[in-house]
Amino acid sequence: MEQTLVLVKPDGVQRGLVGEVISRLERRGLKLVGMKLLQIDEALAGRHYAEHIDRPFYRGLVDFITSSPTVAMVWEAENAVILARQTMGETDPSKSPPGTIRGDLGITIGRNLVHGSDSSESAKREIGLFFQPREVLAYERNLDPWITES
Ligand code: D4T
Repeated sequence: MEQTLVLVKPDGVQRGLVGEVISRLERRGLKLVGMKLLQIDEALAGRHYAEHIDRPFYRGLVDFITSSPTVAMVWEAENAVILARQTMGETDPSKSPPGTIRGDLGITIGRNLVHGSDSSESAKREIGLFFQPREVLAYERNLDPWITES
């Protein structure tokens, strides 16, 4: 089963939108298998956003993500990566359709509330940055046959 890393970034935590983000992913049917509230430090931010190090927005992004607590979660489903990104909407909230987290709750790209892994490979790498293997739990949900056929 595919897993994806979802972050509720400092803007989402400060604005009291953690429950809203969790609720949307839960209602969609994804299964929560890991969760923690943490203060991201410079080193973790650098590893998480390594691909953007040469981009002009990098410094602002790292300052922002380290500015206040973040909620990190692991969600599981078949196609969890794409499902979570659909539920979040486009990176830029101003281009994100209504009905998505960013389209309903955000205005600007530098305060886009959430992060979701962009591929299964990135998800494995990112989950490894935020979670020990024992912190990601395997468990059965009795409602799964009401969400998927298999
Ligand atoms: P994240 O990683 O936060 O889920 O965003 P995306 O996967 O949707 O988008 P991304 O990696 O391209 O961007 C990472 C992060 O940088 C911020 N950003 C991005 C920004 O502040 N200015 C910009 O011009 C871009 C492209 C927003 C998300």
